[in-house]
Amino acid sequence: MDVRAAVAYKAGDPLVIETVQLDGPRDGEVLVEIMATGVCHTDAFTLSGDDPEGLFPAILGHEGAGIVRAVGKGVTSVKEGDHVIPLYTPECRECDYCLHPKTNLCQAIRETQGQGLMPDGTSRFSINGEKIHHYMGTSTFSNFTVLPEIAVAKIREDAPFDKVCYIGCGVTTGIGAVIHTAGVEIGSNVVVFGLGGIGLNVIQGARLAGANKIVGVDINPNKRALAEAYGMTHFVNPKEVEGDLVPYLVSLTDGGADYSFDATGNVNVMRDALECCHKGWGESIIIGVAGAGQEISTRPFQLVTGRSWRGTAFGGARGRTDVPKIVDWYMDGKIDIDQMITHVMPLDEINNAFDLMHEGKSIRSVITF
Ligand code: NAD
Ligand code: AHE
Ligand code: ZN
Repeated sequence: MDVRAAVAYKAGDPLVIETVQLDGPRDGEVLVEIMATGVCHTDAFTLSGDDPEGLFPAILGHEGAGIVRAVGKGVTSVKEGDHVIPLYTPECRECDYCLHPKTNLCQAIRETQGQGLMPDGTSRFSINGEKIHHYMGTSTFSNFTVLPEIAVAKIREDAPFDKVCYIGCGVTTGIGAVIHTAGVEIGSNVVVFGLGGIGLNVIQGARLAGANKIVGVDINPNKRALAEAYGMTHFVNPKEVEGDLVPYLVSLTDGGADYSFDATGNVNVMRDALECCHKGWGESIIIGVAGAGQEISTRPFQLVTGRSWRGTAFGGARGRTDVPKIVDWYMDGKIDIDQMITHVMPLDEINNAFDLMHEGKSIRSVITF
């Protein structure tokens, strides 16, 4: 079938809206009509050319929501008409990783996903016979996409697509990092670096978890007001701190953060995030994605003296199990999404969503089809 998609032809170039050919779902796959998709910084990261796994041409996008329109042979967990959120971290419930209690990183289809292909090693997308790569197994910058059955979470039908698409990455990543990965306890002091689409959800998660001080750090002062609305208790702009940032944060958190989170992707910030943690027990969680060739560093003494450095993908969430629950939290008013969606636009304007992100003017832009 012909579909409308934003195609990334070359690193650094704007996306091009094209009519693309999409093959139907094969065994174990589903065809999903994408109704809305968020634009995450990771899409911009891959488009920039910094992603070692970045492939071109590709259809980016990994924060969508839509409706199952057809299912391939052998599909049992969803049917035509079901509302779903695509999962870039699938949940097969059978691999060693899914069966291990300490990870959400299902590996059932990870190899082909990283090659921009479906699990059978082929692509469903093409233009005039030329292959277009899938991206993160989801390719939601298209009004239709094909996904493996294990990579969709079935959600309730009264949830608005233009809001809950954000649960496909940002909301789940931020809240999940607090709840699943860090396990923040009531009364903890938390420092969050980067108050964008992910960091604000870390703030919201920290408030849900009953944190005491929730310190937000961002070089863009315009991020302050919304972060306060989601529960930030103290704002720090590193550009306005006299002297070194780390001792300033240690003092602000009465000896150091119990938990810190990097939601910037900047490796120097990651170091500060570790080093502002409390001696003896502070844990720093890396969420941000850093470019090819970049490395983190610190003095090993930081770890010897009891700080730990950890990371999280998709907030440690098991998608098919946890995503429907997070949709319920939103529908029941336990979490908020609406204020973070600062811009809504049609697919034709998707390059504007990237511009707004780079200019620091948006939190989340959502594309509606
Ligand atoms: P965003 O652009 O909305 O937000 C980034 C924020 O960081 C901005 O507010 C920016 O002003 C701030 N910032 C930049 N440099 C800074 C600095 N030196 N100090 C303090 N703040 C600084 O991006 P986002 O969508 O929130 O994504 C954040 C990061 O998380 C990206 O690296 C993205 O790729 C990554 N991410 C990871 C996962 C995961 O599963 N691990 C999931 C989603 C996103
Ligand atoms: N491909 C990159 C890494 C990109 C990355 O870390 N992706 C996160 C999700 S970011 C969502 O916005 C992730 O899930 N990672 C786990 C995985 O298996 O990809 C690189 O550096 O090669
Ligand atoms: Zn994302």
